[in-house]
Amino acid sequence: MTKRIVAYSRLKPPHLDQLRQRFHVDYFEALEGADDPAFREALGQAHGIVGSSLLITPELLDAAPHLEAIATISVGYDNYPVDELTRRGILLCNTPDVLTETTADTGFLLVMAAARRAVELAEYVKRGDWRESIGEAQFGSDVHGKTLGMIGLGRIGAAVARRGALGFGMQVLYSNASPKPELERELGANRCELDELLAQSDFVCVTVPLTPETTHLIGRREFGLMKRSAIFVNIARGKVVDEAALIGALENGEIHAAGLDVFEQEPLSPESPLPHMANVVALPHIGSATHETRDAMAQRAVDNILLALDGRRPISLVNETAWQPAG
Ligand code: 8YV
Repeated sequence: MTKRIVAYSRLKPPHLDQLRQRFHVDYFEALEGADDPAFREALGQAHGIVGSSLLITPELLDAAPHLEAIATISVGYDNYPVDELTRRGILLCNTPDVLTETTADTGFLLVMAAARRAVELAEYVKRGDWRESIGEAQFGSDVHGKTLGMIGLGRIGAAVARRGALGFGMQVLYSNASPKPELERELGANRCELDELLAQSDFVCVTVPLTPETTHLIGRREFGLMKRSAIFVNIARGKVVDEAALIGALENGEIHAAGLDVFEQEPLSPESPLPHMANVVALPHIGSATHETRDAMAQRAVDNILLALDGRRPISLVNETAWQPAG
């Protein structure tokens, strides 16, 4: 029997071809939402799902009684009910590693852009306001030699910290569930409590995954602990931060600036003041968005689903306990 796949993120012809060689593929190039009747019907027969950015609910899983595996084209899996998938024996595969360096580049882009006011000053040039040598009013802050506080030191956090320590001579502080002795040796990083990190850091960069424990991890109290000169960078998930508190901290000068790739609501609401604030660099969730990396992520998702539906262990499996090797 030819197994059936539902794919709903933009996939390039080579990736779709690979899937079509093995499966019947129902492809939704621009899926508007999970309520699409054709999508629901396809789910009813699907053994596998390949996609990203759609909230998968237990109710949606009820509509997919034959589902064996999901391959998300993302490293983050906060859109998936992991325990529920495991309970149903459905494998969830993600795409770590292939996006680590690109996402860390985005983190450092935000560190640099916010510190040196690159976007604001590029706009100043574009408007034709550059009529004489710039003065103190346009000066930024140094990055090199400063203290970088990493909230989360997983793969992406470590790659940002490496850029800071080895590329910019920064002192690295980190808060993380477990200690990272190898990174401490490699980068001279020091683990500390979150409150201490917030109080000591010139740059605070968030890279923790979104979980119930990390939701609104950074709020009013935490912004209040940061230096008034602090630059806050978020490349994790918007909901890790209480965005209203962030806006307040930026408006009241409790922190100096922010570089944001992620927001509580994406796409960002037109009403949000954030992109209009001079001390904010706001990007449209581009963490992994390069040609090379998005291709590698799509390929990883394709490889994962091919293996999973073949009864073989996928390369990157989120819910290990759902895995039952054949025989
Ligand atoms: C995704 C991301 O590509 O991998 C993640 O977790 O946040 C991005 O790299 C994004 O979710 C769109 O697919």
